[in-house]
Amino acid sequence: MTRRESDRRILVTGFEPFERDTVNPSWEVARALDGWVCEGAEAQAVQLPCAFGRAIEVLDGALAECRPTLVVALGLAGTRLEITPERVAINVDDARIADNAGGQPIDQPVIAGAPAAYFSTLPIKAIVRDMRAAGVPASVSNTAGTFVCNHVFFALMHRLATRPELASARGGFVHLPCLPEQAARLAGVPSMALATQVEGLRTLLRTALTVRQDVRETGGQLH
Ligand code: PCA
Repeated sequence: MTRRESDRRILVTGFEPFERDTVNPSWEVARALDGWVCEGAEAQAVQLPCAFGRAIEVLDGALAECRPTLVVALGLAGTRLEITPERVAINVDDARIADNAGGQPIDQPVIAGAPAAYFSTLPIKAIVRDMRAAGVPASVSNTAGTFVCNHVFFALMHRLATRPELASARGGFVHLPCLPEQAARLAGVPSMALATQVEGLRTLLRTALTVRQDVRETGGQLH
């Protein structure tokens, strides 16, 4: 992986497949965006292992190498109906299933001594508005769960909040629905075509690079 030469760089991460699946839309979307130039910034895709601890190590390597001004981490949430920018990362690992390395932490902090939570620094409301305007179903999500996605999201936000070299970078996490090929195998789960997901992420990157102040419109849920 060689560092791209434009002065603004975007790091997009996606995960390898997990839970015995053979594909993960988060990596398919990330790699479709690799090399895409948006607002003068070039996207670089990096795949993360679906393993507690190791995923953060790979993320750290990518942050050091890419030195991004925007970081968008992607993951699959197999029951989601829409593309869902996450609002908040919490400092908890609590795995319902084992990760790809057999790890299954229960009620452990992602980072001991770190705050309980961090908010995404992406303009999530503007992103949802712009994705919908582009014809891509999207909603704010108020939980990224407690598995490897939240783990990476929390570690990313802690690094953006505490590392001087990343002080001006924005970042966040986005959960994606299944691809149609997965839904056809699993039966009974919602899905979204890869091209639609990629279009949604292009919109997201454009909005994240151009909208400084998020819009004030509801993205809340009653439960
Ligand atoms: N989704 C899982 C981990 C990897 C992925 O793509 C999650 O939501 O935690």
